[in-house]
Amino acid sequence: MKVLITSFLLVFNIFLHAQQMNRTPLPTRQQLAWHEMEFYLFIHFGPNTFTDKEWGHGDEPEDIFNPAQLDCRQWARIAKQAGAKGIIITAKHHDGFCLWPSKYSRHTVRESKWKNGKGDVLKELSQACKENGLKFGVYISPWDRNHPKYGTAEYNDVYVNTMKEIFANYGSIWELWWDGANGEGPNGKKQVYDWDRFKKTIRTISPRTVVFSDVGPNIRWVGNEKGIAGKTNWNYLDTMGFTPGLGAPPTDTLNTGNAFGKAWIPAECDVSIRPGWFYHANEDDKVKNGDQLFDLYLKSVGRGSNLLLNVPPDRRGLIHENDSAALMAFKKLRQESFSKNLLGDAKAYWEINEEAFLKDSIDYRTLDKKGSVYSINTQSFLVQLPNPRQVNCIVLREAIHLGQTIENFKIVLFNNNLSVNEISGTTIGRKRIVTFPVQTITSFKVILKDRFGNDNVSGVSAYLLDEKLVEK
Ligand code: FUL
Repeated sequence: MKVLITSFLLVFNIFLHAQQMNRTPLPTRQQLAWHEMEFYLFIHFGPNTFTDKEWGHGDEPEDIFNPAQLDCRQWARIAKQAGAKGIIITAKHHDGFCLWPSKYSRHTVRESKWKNGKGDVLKELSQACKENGLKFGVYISPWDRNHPKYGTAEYNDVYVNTMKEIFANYGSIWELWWDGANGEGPNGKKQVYDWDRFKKTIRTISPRTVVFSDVGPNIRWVGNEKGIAGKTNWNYLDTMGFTPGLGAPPTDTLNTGNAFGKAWIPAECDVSIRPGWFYHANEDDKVKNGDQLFDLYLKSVGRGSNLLLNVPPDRRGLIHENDSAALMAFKKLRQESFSKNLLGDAKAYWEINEEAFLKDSIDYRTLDKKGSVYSINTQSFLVQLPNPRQVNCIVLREAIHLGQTIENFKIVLFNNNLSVNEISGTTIGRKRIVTFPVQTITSFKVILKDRFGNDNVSGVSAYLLDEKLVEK
């Protein structure tokens, strides 16, 4: 009997422990794969490319769309060379023009002169992505300034059919982008979107697609169009009572997430390589350069988010030379910066013994709200280099398949046992790129405050970046 009770207690204890470890929403397999995408392109293309507008009115004549040299293979090649892992295209923007010959609209490529009405941008791009091993995603604007049914209940049927049509005809769709914008349609009315029905439709026709909107269900907007994630960036969000668009949570909440949010909905950073989303010739000399793109990379991917970089093709239907040059410079900077991990031959030690903590000069109390010297929630490890090295960047990764539980971290740099700098931060998430003024070090210590006392760091590396690239 005693044995029975003891084993019951033991099992119960393990069960309790497992419960404790898992008291947090977890990412799905598709979301985990999404986190590994890091960087991909956004393509804004349509009548606005030809009218120099950002928001078309929906009454533009279809013939205006005539990209005589359209070459989606050029887009995909450039994306691939830039190290982007996918492309998301505006299949339909707010003007309602469909880049494929949709059955549910009279405002499409079919009604245009382009390829005598036989062209299909989605077909060309989805094939080009496949050939280049890139994921393919679509932006389908619910706001439609052309569709005669917009502003009536029937438009929700139109929107559902439109999604079904795209998902049935262009291979597997990795990400679907829902823009929350909701303005007036051609008859002056606004639409009441049936988001629940839209969600159910996608879950039924393509359960593996990750769906983006201000509030997910799978990926959230980061709260700005500058491509910048919060320095604190939780992959959790509370969505109860919120909808995409005007009903979304405040932008600062979207930027940082909710520390104790009930769903795993990570942020995606969307930003354009030019001032506008669509191509405008007068912005040819305003393309962000490699250094600026690298800075955005640090502020998006380096804060545990993904970077969705818009590169709008021009009126020829090609990515402009200036944009592709900037993308190549960006690629080169990433390659040069992160190809040589300076910890390849270093040794790391987890410190689990209180003695070891007390012997050194680090004040753990700053990490421990309860005020005790050593908290169960604090974990630390020491990285020892074989010889002194110059470093100005340390990259930490959290094992997010187990959740996101690290609340803050401190890195203490040592040169021959002398502390030479301390850098503090909050969340880590999938990746945290920490930069600081260049320093010669022989070791460094990482001190973590984890919500559950876990030690779920899954990676640490260090680099020496070109000083001009270090985050300002
Ligand atoms: C916004 C749209 O109104 C812009 O035109 C652009 O498509 C951007 C990515 O999303 O809501």
